[in-house]
Amino acid sequence: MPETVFSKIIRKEIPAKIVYEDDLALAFHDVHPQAPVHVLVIPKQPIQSLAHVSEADVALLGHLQRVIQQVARQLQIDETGYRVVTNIGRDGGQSVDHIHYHVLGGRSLSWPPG
Ligand code: DGP
Repeated sequence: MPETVFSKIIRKEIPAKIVYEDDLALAFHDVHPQAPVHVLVIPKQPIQSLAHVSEADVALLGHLQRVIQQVARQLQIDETGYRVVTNIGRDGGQSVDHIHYHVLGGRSLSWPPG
């Protein structure tokens, strides 16, 4: 898989506003926030998208769900509610080919998305 900007963020070669980090995952503020809280949660392992996940990644995905929960609590959107989105491929609007979960909150979010 080719390198993405997220690999550079993981290696701290480019700056990001990191809100959570452990051995497997990183969470940082999106550079183009779409809500008062807009954080990206990524695995350090470079998986292209949800469409490229295998059985071997199941535990990692479970861990990411727990990181999302923790970040939401930390940024105080857990009680008001929030949205978790992962874009996949061209029609899904994916622009960075390293799986990532958008965590959006801090305002009422409309549905359906555009
Ligand atoms: P997506 O369109 O789902 O692939 O979302 C990619 C997101 O990544 C997009 O909302 C903007 C964000 N992003 C791209 N480059 C950078 C960067 O260098 N730093 C940060 N913090 N976010 C980035």
